Amino acid sequence: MIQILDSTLREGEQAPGVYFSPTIKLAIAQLLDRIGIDIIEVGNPAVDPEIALAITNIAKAGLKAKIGAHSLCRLKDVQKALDCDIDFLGVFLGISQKRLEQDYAISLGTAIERIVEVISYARSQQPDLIIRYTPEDTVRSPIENAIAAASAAVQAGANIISIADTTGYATPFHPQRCIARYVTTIKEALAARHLYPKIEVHCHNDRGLALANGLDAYHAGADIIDVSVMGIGERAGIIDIGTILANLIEINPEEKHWQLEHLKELYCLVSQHSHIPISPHHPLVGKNAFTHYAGVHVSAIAKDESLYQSLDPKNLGIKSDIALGMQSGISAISLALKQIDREELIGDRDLVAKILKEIKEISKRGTPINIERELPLIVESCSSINQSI
Ligand code: HCA
Ligand code: CU
Repeated sequence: MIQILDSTLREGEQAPGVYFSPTIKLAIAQLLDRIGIDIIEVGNPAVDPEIALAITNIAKAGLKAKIGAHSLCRLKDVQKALDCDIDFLGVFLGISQKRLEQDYAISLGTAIERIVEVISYARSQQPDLIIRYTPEDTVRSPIENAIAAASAAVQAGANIISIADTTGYATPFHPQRCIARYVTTIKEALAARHLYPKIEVHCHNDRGLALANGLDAYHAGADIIDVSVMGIGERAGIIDIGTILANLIEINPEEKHWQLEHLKELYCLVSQHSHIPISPHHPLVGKNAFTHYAGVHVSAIAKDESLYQSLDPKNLGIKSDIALGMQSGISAISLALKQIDREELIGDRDLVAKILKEIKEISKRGTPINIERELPLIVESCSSINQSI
């Protein structure tokens, strides 16, 4: 079964302007745990002592999820992570020619020595620690470099190798750039050396392909996929948690082990504290995700919701809904009247036609009509006009 690593608290906090206090971090972690997320990457303790505190708090909270820290491939940083009571440590070091020469100014051999030194140290300090090594920017790096660094990392004690699409470069169906090629080639090359780490993928969304690449990697046999709430992260972010969970379930019903009914609460919490609004057309929890509007649609869903829904909102603890406005037809007015307990008016065709006309007029102002609050007033004003004629 696929495992999910949520990085809302680490990668997500790398979105400009986003900050979660330790208390909010704990609340987010608790919800992720309730949903059934396997690993929660909380942050890099070397960034700020408050992050170290947040990791330690969450690690002590008794969650089922493994609690992790992120770290540069540096002994003093890794020591700070180990001091936080973690179950999981993720270290990263790029191995592309460009990164080695222009950024670190070291050779591949020196990079590998560093990886081995740091991972061996972490392993010696905590024998049961889950250790991940990420060749940063894996998919823009020579695959031989990634294999050499990954082999050394696993031999030194890493349990997971993460294939990072750090810049959203991977492209499904592309012969060289597809992430599936990296998953299978690295897995096979390591197996040929009798090394069997779990393979993780970290897909950025710079080209809008993060979700597609995540599914491509799943198909190719990846064991762990990184996500965040609303996909928040550096630049265009990474894979959105809800969207990939919903799709993994469709592809393989055996993956149905997440409590998706907690997603909405999770998104609201993250949105509130990140000050990033949930897009109204977010596929699962957006305000419009299960709201039907055009006349033809509303008339069809009044008979059977699945005519215009391929997901069942009940699985998300959400109810489908209708909107009123210029696109509405008679069915929408009938449904809305039922919603406000004025079913007896549905037979009055003149009145319903007046209400519809009025709703279309109001919608020209561009503000959505709230059924519970405004429809009773519209009904009242249309009824009084009716009587006075
Ligand atoms: C970063 C880069 C990273 C690391 C991923 C990892 C990436 O912000 O440090 O360590 O697995 O996208 O490569 O997020
Ligand atoms: Cu990243």
